[in-house]
Amino acid sequence: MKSPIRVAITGAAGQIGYSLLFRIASGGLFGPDQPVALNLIEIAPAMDALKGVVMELDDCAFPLVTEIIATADLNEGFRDANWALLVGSVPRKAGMERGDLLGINGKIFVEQGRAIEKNAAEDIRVLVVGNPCNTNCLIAMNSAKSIPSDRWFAMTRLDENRAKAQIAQKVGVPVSKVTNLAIWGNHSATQYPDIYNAKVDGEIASNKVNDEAWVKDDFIPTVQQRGAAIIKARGASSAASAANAAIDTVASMFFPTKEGDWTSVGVCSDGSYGIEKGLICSMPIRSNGKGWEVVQGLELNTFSQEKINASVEELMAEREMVKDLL
Ligand code: NAX
Repeated sequence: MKSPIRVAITGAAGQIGYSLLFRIASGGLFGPDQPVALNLIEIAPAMDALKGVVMELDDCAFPLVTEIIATADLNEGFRDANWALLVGSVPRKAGMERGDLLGINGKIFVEQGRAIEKNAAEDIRVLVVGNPCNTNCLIAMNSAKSIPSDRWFAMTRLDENRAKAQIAQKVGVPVSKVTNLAIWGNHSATQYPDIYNAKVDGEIASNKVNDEAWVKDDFIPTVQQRGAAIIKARGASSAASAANAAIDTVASMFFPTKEGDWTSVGVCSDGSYGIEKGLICSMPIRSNGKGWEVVQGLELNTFSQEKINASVEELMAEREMVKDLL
């Protein structure tokens, strides 16, 4: 029997948590022969709700689950974790400016970064889902400087999956035919889904679509605004699709990327494509199952470059707003 992978999840009693935990526990992330231990972290007022979630996990009798810890204590929660999924964060409320939100959540991610550094396993990897995820990730990473910067990820896979679905529907192919879709920049309305390097059945997606007006007036805004459209339709933000994207992201790092393909995730920039070093920015990544690299040599047309620059500038502005926390 393999030794368990310990996964710490914050915001475990929230709506993404409710879709995420059962898939991890059932083997939907690391595979059907990989045991998992779950460290579920919540704030004190949500501990009763978390107790209920733990009861349900118990009642699934998942054979792969070796242990479940439910706690509001960050030291206990991140102890020996191999993966930390930072899902919980304070949502934006009416009248709150982006800067206010960054400040409130920033302090949470300082504490979480410190607790991860102090308690987690040596091979810890961290995926930040809670928004604003790029900057929250930047703050946590800078609060845990002894953990290498290539272990920190911010989730833009939901944006990638959304973009693939839009292209597949436009062309009329199954979504599995759409590959090489990179999301660049911030997980925000400035993010840029690059259709000019994406592929449909091996052919450049923008050629296959052959409808520039659709790309600029429909595709890009639809992907950028999808989160808001779901809130409007459902009365609640994306949850199952966000949990699915978190699973996809971790699996994309845990298993090697398919030959010739790439995936999107916010990583600490090494200066590739002129993106300022040290920013947590989404870009195309390939994994070999142990480490990852930025896909090099992609041609970016002027339109793409301008859009990417705008999103990177937003990331730099966010960093400026939280500079006291770095
Ligand atoms: P919920 O409000 O349903 O759940 C969040 C949970 O986090 C709550 O149970 C809350 O008690 C807990 N929490 C808050 N602060 C905490 C802390 N300091 N430590 C531990 N737990 C804490 O939100 P949910 O729909 O699950 O969304 C969670 C986060 O994901 C939000 O920040 C949301 O904006 C973000 N999203 C990110 C996405 C992405 O693509 N990166 C997409 C989906 C989602 O919008």
